[in-house]
Amino acid sequence: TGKEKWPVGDEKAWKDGIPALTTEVPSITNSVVHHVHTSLARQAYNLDNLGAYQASALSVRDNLLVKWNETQLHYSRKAPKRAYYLSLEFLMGRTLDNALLNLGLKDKYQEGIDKLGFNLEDLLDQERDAGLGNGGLGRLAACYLDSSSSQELPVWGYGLRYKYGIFQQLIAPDGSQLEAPDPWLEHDNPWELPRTDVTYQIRFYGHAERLDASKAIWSGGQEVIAMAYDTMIPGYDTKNTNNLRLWESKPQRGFDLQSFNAGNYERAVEASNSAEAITSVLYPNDHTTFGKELRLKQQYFWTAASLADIIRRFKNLGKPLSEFPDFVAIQLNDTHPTLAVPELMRILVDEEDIPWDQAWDIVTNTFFFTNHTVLPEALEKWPVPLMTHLLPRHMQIIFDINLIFLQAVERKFPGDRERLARMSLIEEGVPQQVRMANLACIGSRKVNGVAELHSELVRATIMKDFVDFYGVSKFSNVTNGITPRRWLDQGLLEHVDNPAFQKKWAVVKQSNKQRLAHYVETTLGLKVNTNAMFDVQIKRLHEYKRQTLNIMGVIHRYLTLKDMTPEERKKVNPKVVFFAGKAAPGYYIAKLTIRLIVNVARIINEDPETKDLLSLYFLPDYSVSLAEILIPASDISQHISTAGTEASGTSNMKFCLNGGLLVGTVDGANIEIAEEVGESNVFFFGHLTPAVEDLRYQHLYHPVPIEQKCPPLARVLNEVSAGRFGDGGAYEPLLNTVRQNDYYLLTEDFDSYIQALKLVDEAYQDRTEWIKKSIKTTAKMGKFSSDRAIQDYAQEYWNIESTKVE
Ligand code: B1N
Repeated sequence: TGKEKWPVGDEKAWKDGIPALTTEVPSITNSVVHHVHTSLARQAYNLDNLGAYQASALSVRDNLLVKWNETQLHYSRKAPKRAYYLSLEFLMGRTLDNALLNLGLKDKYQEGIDKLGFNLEDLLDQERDAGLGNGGLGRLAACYLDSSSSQELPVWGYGLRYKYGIFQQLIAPDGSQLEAPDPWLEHDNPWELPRTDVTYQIRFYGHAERLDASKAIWSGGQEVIAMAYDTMIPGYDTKNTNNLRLWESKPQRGFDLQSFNAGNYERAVEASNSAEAITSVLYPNDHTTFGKELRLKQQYFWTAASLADIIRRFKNLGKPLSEFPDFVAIQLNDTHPTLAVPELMRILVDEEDIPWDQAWDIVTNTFFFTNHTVLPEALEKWPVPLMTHLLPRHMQIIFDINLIFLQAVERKFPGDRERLARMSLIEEGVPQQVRMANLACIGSRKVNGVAELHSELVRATIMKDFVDFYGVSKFSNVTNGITPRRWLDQGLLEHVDNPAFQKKWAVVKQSNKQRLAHYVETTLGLKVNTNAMFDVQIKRLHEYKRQTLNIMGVIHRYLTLKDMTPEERKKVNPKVVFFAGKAAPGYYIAKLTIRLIVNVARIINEDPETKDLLSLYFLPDYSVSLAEILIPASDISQHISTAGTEASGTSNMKFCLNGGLLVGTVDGANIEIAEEVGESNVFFFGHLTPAVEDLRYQHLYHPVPIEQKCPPLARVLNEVSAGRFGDGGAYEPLLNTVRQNDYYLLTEDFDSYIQALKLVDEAYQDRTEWIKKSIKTTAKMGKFSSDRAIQDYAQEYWNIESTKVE
């Protein structure tokens, strides 16, 4: 209400002291200089770009903090229902540019910084990416935070403050990927606020002693401190500034005094190291990280700290825990935070003395679960012995949940033992394993996939038994979205047929291509033909994403060019192909694909007969910031996963929003993009999802040699084998994945892929038509704004309302 008694001291003195927003050039330069002198203890005489960036960032941070403080006070007073987004990954990228954009202060800061003798673009380039994620799943979380603030929704993110983000990718002389650590916090991070007063003790190991049928006491083991770091999340054109709270692990105060006093200094240091190890590094695998004790520790550490914090905030409202789901919704981003389900049960039953059934009611009305993949190898499972050792009480709770759940299944489907075995939280085997997706499903109010096709597949495959049990209404879809603030780099339209507008459109695209060419020249020292069509595939290296299909297509194009007469070549439109993406450090085939791409590039970029018509670049160390250069520069981008394997994809949305057209399979969000922009503006190819299973079956039981099935692809493979791109023999394991059972169906889709690329070439010949397609595509992308996606979650799942800060 704002009318309650002032809490401490003289109200006027407090209010007068609140810093004013720096929105005009003089106050901006004042605040930057102030930070140079005070926060940095430097002066105009010894300030480099990094220092100027830091002072500017601190100045912008002051603005964000005024709004952040107001927002948090407003939420506390209004006490609306809040939503929490639990994600092990937040791939935030850089903050300064985005903060200036959302604050509406970019021009003013540009002017102020200019006045101080620096260049804003150079300063923006000093910032290191916050790379606390692997790819789409982590970037999605970042886009959703942007939209939550922009829509004035009371949403906080919870994650881990990894000391090292996603590894830095280097390319060795032989073309292979090397990994180097990413010490992104090396220079102070101006965007985070350490909260030394927000800490929780998190227990591991120890023993659980049952007190009665449902309650137990968990004690002993190792205790570790979770300390909060807050990051301000500005909204676009609003005061609302939400919070992203990341946890750091620290040793217990005074680290293990007992060992220390016993003269065992080394053991005390070890304990401290093992506590710090928990949040030291982001696991660099997408789709497969389980079995590793440290990863499970990360998951529990984070969910336990976040829940403790959420419950503490709820308790400040003075309401009974039975009302918890009326004030709290928690979104589980994939199965990674699933331990929150047994952890909330533990708190309610063991610590709050709430009867089991009532506690389960609270839990299942609080959580919501998003699935991001149906790939079988990605379904998280944890060995029961490991779980029992690390989290003995949680293992008991999981067994208890399972018993009660399976009894209910048995009542609904009497005598169906196979169904019970499939639905059990425990997979039998040596060792037994806990199925996290099953636990997340039964612990949640609703389950969703991330694009229409994907959600359909979730219902039809991994969740089929659960659909039979709960009914289909628990399982729905929220198609992913992206924030137009960060990902739209151009003005808008309505003028598709207006030649002057078309011209401007083409000019913007061209200057984006030049910016990318400049980047390639300064980082790789290579000149790029900006008159060529730019064709881009940028994403994690993964067999299902089929970068292999793309590179085989490039080689095919090269061989075709070589077969041509000089006269024939004159009719060919030049093309430049860009790849970027990281491979998980242990993913041998994915790394071999990178090596092949790099070495093919070396050969064809040097071939005097063809290099003006076809060139190829692998850009190392793909990141959010590099994506911001690549995406606006593309004419065409590739999203070519085997049908049914890419849950959604989100870069496809970013390209189209920037007027790049798409060549792709009928998969993930490609389908919905085509529905919006019109099928004539998307280049589809390849088999459809329902065919995939049969084709794989045929490959296994009725294999046809590749020479017969797909001669052009066979020729490409043979050229690689023969050492045309160097390293003869080195690529055999990769080539054999295609020659042998071809699980991802390259031999089935290659012909139609080449056909689709031919249609792309033809369409690009008519530049005016192409530009029209480009404008229409951008214009029709509204559905894929993360503002829409977040509204879906807010209304259909969380039941929260916008809470505007006036
Ligand atoms: O999530 C994105 C989707 O757009 C992509 O299609 C999907 O592949 C991606 C375990 C994952 N699914 N699963 C993961 C990441 C890290 C990890 O440890 C799995 N990432 C996706 C957003 O919905």
